[in-house]
Amino acid sequence: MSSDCLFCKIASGALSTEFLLETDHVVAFHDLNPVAPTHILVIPKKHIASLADVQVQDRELMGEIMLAIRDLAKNQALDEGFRVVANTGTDGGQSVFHLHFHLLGGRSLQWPPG
Ligand code: DGP
Repeated sequence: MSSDCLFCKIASGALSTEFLLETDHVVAFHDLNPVAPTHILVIPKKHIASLADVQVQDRELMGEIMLAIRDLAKNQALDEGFRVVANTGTDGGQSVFHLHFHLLGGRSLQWPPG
């Protein structure tokens, strides 16, 4: 855990946040500023700054995150489809430097993004 990381605090339960899913290694919660009817953040409990910082030894964790996203999409009834986004670094528009995947759905999403 990184003591000055917002998402580490959320993952540890230090901030009062409703978890939509929790496993030993992953948590999911609503985005504070939703841009779609369903907008969930899925994060590892372990502090990893971004997708660019994932290590080979994180591969099982990354698989667990993807399966969590699959389960959430099913639980949230995103039967018509959904989008998964990992903003990475400055050009990628990342604002919180703890790896997170946005799960977006509940409306038709446009492409390309801005
Ligand atoms: P990104 O720009 O990809 O780094 O996304 C960060 C997201 O985190 C952004 O959509 C807003 C969300 N967010 C920021 N602070 C909080 C918070 O305190 N609680 C929750 N639930 N979401 C937050």
